[in-house]
Amino acid sequence: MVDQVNLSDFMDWVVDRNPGETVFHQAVHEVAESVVPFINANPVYAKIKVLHRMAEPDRSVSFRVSWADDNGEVQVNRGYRVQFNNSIGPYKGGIRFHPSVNLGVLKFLGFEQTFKNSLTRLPMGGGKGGADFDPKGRSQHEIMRFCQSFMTELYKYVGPDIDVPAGDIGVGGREIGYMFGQYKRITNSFSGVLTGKGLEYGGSLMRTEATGYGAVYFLEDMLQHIGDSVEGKVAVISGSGNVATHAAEKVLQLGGKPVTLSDSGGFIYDPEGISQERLDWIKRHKTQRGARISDYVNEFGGSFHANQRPWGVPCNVALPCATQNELDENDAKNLIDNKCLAVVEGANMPCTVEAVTALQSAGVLYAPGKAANAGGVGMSGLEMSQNSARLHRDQEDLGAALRKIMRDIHTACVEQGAHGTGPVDYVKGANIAGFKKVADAMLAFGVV
Ligand code: NDP
Ligand code: 2IT
Repeated sequence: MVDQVNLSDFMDWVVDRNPGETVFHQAVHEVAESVVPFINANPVYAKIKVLHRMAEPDRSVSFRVSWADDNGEVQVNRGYRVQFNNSIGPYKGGIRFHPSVNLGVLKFLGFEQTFKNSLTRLPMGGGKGGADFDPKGRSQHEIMRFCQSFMTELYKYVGPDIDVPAGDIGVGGREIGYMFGQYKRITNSFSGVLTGKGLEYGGSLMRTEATGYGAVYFLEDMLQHIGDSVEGKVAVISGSGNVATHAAEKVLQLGGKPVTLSDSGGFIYDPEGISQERLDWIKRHKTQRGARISDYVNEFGGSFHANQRPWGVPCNVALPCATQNELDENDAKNLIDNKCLAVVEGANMPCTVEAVTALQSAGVLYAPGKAANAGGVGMSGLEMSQNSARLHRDQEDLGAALRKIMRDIHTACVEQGAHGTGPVDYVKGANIAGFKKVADAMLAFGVV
């Protein structure tokens, strides 16, 4: 019987059975590289093919989403839900509306989510969903009709003890409201089937802020570990959505200076620092799906750099908070040349493989998204428990809970990723810590 895993054979197997799904291959490879030595040191895992089983989603569904636009024209999109692994709790993970969404992207995100959710220590499995719908330039009514049509099919597969979606790119409080309304209407039930809900109907305080705040708490812990702090640090941040704006807000609160934000059109650089007042303006502005970050410059000054990314701007810390593979090897070299201390992923897999290698080899502290952006799903877990218990926790209590979740994840990463006197290997730390709990649960279930 096989009691060892060979990394390259395993990856050949993954690539062969998932042709063309490059971001999925990338995500699996990153985890496998860390956990294969651990598995080979603990052959009980190889014997039950735990890694092979983890790399195959429990199920993936895809479905047609038909809807009529404001001109009466019928539109056809494709919706998905990938239910990756429910060994430690109901499937849990966001819904993404973006034209780039396809099965491979959602498999990468669902796979990552399994380990991330495990790191929070809350009982949540991994899943992800979405559609190739582009909300940019769509009216409120069009977005509502799309969300309703999407949920009219999705409701068959989700439920508060089965699979609990939330937001992601292109899906925020408004879209969650439309989807929740439709689920409630179809099923005639009021339950915690989605998280990121409005506060009036079962949402949790702190959920909106949790991902961005959590990422900066993780940065704070990384810097504290080397005897430093966020105070006075210049931060370059990409994205200008939920994660980016709340990361910038927490950097400000901790005495740092966020100087950039971006969107798919380019980035703005404000050398004076993006103040709370300016951030509030961006938050309001960007709730209109399709609004441009470039408008910031007309309002407040600074400069706009069309079709560019912010990683060449001098900084002490960098927080990629937009999308996957948005920071490549050249960008990493620019950050290294500028003596950047730490790169913390607010987004999911924003750094390419080559970028991560360059950063780690140069001794830059690097936190992978599955650890650093776990605050969002952590708070979602607390929203689920508030819904199940039919109670409401206050802001102070939840703020402290978020801080603790992030500190505990940092500690777990250090426990598994520290080596000698060199920088902590947060990739190895997060992957092994996340893997172990899921693997042990699968071990307990036997071959299922
Ligand atoms: P939002 O939709 O609120 O914002 C997304 C931002 O990223 C926008 O500024 C958008 O620009 C930009 N963006 C999206 N796609 C691209 C692209 N292909 N190229 C350049 N810029 C792009 O999403 P979130 O802030 O919620 O999500 C951002 C990242 O954080 C994602 O990777 C998501 O998976 C991850 N994440 C989110 C969590 C959450 O709780 N929301 C939790 C954990 C991770 P534009 O407006 O031009 O499209
Ligand atoms: O990537 C993520 O962790 C999210 N989009 C949030 C998932 C959630 O269920 O809150």
